[in-house]
This record gives sequence, C-alpha cells and structure tokens, in this order.
Amino acid sequence: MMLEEYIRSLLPSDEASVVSACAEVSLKIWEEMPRRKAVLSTTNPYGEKQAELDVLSDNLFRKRILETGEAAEVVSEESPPTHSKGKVHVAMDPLDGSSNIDTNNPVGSIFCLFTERLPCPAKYISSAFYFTYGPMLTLTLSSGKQVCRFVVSKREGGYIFTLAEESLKIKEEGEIYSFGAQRREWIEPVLRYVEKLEDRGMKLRYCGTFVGDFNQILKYGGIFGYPATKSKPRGKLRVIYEVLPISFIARAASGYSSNGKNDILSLEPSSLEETTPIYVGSKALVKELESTISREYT
Ligand code: AFP
Repeated sequence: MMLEEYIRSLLPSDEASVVSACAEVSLKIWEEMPRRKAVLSTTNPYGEKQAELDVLSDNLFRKRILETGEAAEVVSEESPPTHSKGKVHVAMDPLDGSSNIDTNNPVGSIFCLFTERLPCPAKYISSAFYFTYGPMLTLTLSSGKQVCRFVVSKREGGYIFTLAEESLKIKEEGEIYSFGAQRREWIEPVLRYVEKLEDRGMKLRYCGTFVGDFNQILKYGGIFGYPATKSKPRGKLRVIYEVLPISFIARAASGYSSNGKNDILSLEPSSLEETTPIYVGSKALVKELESTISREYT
C-alpha cells in the first residue's frame, strides 16, 4: 500500500498532512546528501557545530511543514521555535547523526507530533516517526498502537514510499547491545550490566546515529543505551527531539524505555533543551537494567 492512502486511514488529516510533507522533503534530502557534506561555522542552540545538511534539512522540513497550514509550532534541535496557526505541535531532529554523513553510515530525521504546546509531558504525544537514510530510505511510524515501516523505491514517475511492514515488534529478549559514550565514563551499574550481557553472548553493535542503532534493536531485539556518565549524569540525548519519539515508537512495538529509574514516557520535560540517559529496547532487558540501577545508584 502507498504511504498517502495508509496514513490517511491511520491518522487525523492534519497529522497525515505533516507526515506526507515530511516524506516529500526526506526524498529531497536523500538526493542532496552526496553534495552537501560541508561543516559550517554556525552553531545550533546547544553550541554544536552545524553541518551543511543539518541546516538544509532544518530549513526544508520547517518550510514544508508550515506550508501545510496544520502546524501550531515547529521546534527543532537546530534552530529557535516557529509558531503558526494550525493545531499540530511538531518537534524534530531534522538530521540525526550528522557526523555519519561523510562516512556514508546511517543518518536520520526524527519527528514527534504533540497535541499541546512544547515542552509538555509525553502523554500529549499523538504520533511519532523517523526516516533512516541508510542503504535504504525508510519511514518508521507509529500512532501509538503499532509500528509500521515504509520503504522507498523507484517507479515510473519517481520515488514512492510503499508499506513494507505493518506491525514491527521488539523481541522480549535479544541479541544486540549498543551503548554510547566511553566505558570508563559509565556509571558502575551500567558497566557491570553490560559485562553480564557479554557473558550471555550478546554482541556489541553501535553506529552512532540513534535511529540507526534503534533500527537494529527493532529488528533483532536487545538494548540501546546512551547512559548517565560521570561527567554527564543527565546523559546526552535530547528528550523532546530524540528520546520521546523513539520511546513512543518502542512502546508501540512492545518494547520499553527507561531513564534508568522510570519509564521515559512518564517524563514531564520542563525545557526544550533537556537531556536524559536512555535505555530502550527489549522489555525484559531494560527492566533488568532499571532494577540494577535503582538498587545500586542514587
Ligand atoms: P550528531 O547528530 O551530533 O551526530 O549526534 C547524534 C546523536 O545525538 C545520536 O544520534 C547518537 O545516538 C549519539 O549522538 C551518538 O553520540 P556519540 O558520538 O557520543 O556516540
């Protein structure tokens, strides 16, 4: 089934228009990737250097989302918020994993649609989706009940998104672990837990783009973590732009996501910039780590 037909049956029409607009832009970004590899002298609101593709993606997604007339606001990891007259509150990381562009490893674009002004609690998420620009361009989407995936292919007349999987599930146990930051920086319970996973024969796979790493957990089961570290006890990943959308999708795929103590989806972020440790994936594994951290780390 084609994207347009599927999302119109799944989502309210204003949200479907936003998804459809973003899908259109993702094709453009994919096309531009080979020739947009420069690193700029500008910085984002976090003070991080921007890649040319960060800025291009931010501009193209924002412009097209606003053109739908359905957005109340667009908040982005790369630039200050824009407000408008629609009803859909859009949070986006327009280019996740920009340091992977030049090495041709996966990068992504992440979106979360809310019904309330941001920042707001996760209970106001209505849907979430992400694009992965890897060997394939895919769109993974959830309205909270199940998770579906579309794949782009070329047909006469151009590129189209077609439904590839309708109900992705994260296995209860899994084969992969994928943890960011340096081992010597990890808090003790995380270090010991990962050693336990290695003793069980689980394999390390880490690509450095959240959506790329999450994709393999979605496929093979396991656990992704960007932990609390000694120097960054609040982790690295951004709550609104990265952590909430992926946690929302993980829950709809029967997985679980924790900050080490609580369900991520119970968080009530008070700023757009907030970061958090995150552990997401197979429910049993994340719960096991959560109880280890709760027991041993205050
Ligand atoms: P960039 O977009 O700045 O490359 O950051 C990507 C990211 O936010 C997330 O996608 C990764 O999981 C994480 O950072 C990777 O961080 P490390 O480079 O510390 O592994």
